[in-house]
Amino acid sequence: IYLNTYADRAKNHTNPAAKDLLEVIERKQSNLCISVDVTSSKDFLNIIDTVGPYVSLIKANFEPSLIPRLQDLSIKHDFLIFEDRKFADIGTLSTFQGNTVALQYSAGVHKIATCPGPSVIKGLATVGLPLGRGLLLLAEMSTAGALARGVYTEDAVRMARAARDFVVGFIAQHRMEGRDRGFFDFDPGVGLDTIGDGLGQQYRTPEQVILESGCDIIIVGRGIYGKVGNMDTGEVQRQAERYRNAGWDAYLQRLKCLR
Ligand code: UP6
Repeated sequence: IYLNTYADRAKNHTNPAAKDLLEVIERKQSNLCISVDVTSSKDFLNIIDTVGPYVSLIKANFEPSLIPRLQDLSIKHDFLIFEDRKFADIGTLSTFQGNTVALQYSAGVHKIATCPGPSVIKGLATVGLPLGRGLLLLAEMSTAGALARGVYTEDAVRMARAARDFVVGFIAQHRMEGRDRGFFDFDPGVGLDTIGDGLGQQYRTPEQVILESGCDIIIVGRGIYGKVGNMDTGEVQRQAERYRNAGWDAYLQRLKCLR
């Protein structure tokens, strides 16, 4: 069976977080996830309040003290929260600067790379499943020369299949599974105006990501809020709407191809 639409997939999904997300995507007609990688809490909340109407998901690595505000905003604007706790990353910053170790993990170039195996998934599932959460595995990276490929990628897919109730998908550069689309493919490294950031990040357009590579969700950070510091809220809003439209148009085009 080809479960083409987000709405169809929502009906069939058994993980509550994945089901919720598919429903939000359909309701808001947005397959856009914003990645909010900024160090000031004020900018963080401002950006989220500005882009809220256009996104179905917020990806961030945030201080625990920000959670109540974030939850209020998620109710106000109807989006879900994807807490980004990976330890192998590109050189972006985050608001998680409570202590030095956390800062070293989450900001700058001195990233700690871990390869969580099945036991880590099991451990996380004991906490996450009762709360109705879902986990994403990093299967491929957007950066030039990334090591996450080949056997690593195949293992990630195998681990996901073995824990289907909890693992809901992948961070990847193309569709990892067949057409049944049980898993999500979230794609970072999306930009409409540039092809890279000069630090290894490589950007593709929403059309390349959704239509050509068959991913489900575009993750966009700096393409929307640009260089933080002198933020122009109107411009951030315009960019969010622009990426939302580009992502959704690509999805509608893909549906036509599948018929
Ligand atoms: N990210 C990537 N590539 C990956 C995995 N994750 O860029 O392979 C994350 C980055 C950042 C976001 O850590 O949070 O996606 C992309 O931000 P950008 O659009 O500003 O480049």
